[in-house]
Amino acid sequence: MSNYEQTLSIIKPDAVERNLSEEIKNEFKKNGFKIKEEKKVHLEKSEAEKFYLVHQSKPFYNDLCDYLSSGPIIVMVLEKENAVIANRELMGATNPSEARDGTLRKKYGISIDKNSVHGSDSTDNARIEIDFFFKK
Ligand code: IDP
Ligand code: MG
Repeated sequence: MSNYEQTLSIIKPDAVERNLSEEIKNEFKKNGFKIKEEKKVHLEKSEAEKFYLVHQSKPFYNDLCDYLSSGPIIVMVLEKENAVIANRELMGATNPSEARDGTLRKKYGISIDKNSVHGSDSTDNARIEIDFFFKK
């Protein structure tokens, strides 16, 4: 059965800063994703805190929110069959040093915090995250 769906992707500040946005967007296209929406934004810290609210209790929450709001990011709605899981696979493990060869985090990530890309972890969260950035 077909499961064509959407997921939210973010090219994080470390990758935008290194001018990797076009290269990373091409990786998505090469892997069969359609970029349905796209915009460059620079979040306020309060907005980053809202986006990452699920991580509120983690020791790295404050640094994470400082980081996501530290510079421009590219947010995109990606579409593909099983887009959520397909994007997680293309991104690779959270820690670039544990990510498999060929994954975006292996190729571009610098460290566990500067890991270049974000991707929704479930279809429910994809809807919430897409609405966060693109709700009309
Ligand atoms: P994910 O991005 O692979 O879904 P999450 O566990 O949802 O990983 O964590 C969100 C982000 O928080 C990660 O992408 C990473 O940048 C950062 N992060 C996760 N774990 C740690 C940690 O142990 N130390 C510092 N930053 C972390
Ligand atoms: Mg996550």
